[in-house]
Amino acid sequence: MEKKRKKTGSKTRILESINSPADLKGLKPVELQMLAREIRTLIIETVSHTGGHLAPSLGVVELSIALHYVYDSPSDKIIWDVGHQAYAHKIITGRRNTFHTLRQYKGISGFPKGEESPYDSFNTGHSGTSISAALGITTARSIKGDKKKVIAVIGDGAMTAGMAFEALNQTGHTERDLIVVLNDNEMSIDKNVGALSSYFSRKMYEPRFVNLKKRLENFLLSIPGVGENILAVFKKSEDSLIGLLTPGMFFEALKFRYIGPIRGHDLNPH
Ligand SMILES: Cc1ncc(C[n+]2csc(CCOP(=O)(O)OP(=O)(O)O)c2C)c(N)n1
Repeated sequence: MEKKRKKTGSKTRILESINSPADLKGLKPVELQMLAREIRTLIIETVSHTGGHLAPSLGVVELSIALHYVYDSPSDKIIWDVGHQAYAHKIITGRRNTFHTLRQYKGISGFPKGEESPYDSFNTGHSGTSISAALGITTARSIKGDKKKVIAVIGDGAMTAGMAFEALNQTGHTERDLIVVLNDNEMSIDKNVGALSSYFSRKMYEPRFVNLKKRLENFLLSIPGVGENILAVFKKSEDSLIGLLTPGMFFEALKFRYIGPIRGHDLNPH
């Protein structure tokens, strides 16, 4: 498997230099995009031989790169809910060369596993546990005066778990420093059910919201002198404009500061 990859030469150029998250930090945005493609290829090639969870990891390649680029794991803790989406995380955190042993006897696990790597902060498999675990870790850290960050990444499917809501509720109550990334890809094992699933960010890409956005743009353009400048600021990130229309009231009510929705595959610096 490894030999086969190397034959492709330039295809793995950037990935071959990534032995830990520190190696990401010097990369330019365009190189990060190339890296995302290379990681995706390695995941597809590997899983086509070993079996495993393909889509969940392909869905968070850019997110995994972004989290490891911005934060300093393993001192900052990244907790993957379910854990079936941690392949890119494993590749970035020193397991590129052993990735071909994924889910094989004596090979690397298909889920985060503390015994395997210090970058795997919490052993998972069960869904809905990440926010609760992250809250426990951040609480312990705060008691010790440790200011390092704790980040939980949870999917829209796992977010239907009662335990996730209990943890959100308790986090808001204690006002602990905790980052929760909601990875809303509109899919669990099957289509999600539940009242909340129709509330999440996907609604904001529906035609009526897109129309509203267009009307807001036109309105801003009609303001003489300043309108164009204001629009230019919003346009810098289309997400910030969408964010204007989607204040994430549900999460704000739980005392989280909500930022989003953000298009998760877009590494473009705008
Ligand atoms: C307690 C428990 N119940 C059910 C499952 C089965 N299960 C595996 S993945 C998953 C949900 C995945 O959906 P989502 O959280 O949206 O993550 P994605 O696959 O989209 O990344 C579930 C319910 C589980 N792992 N644990």
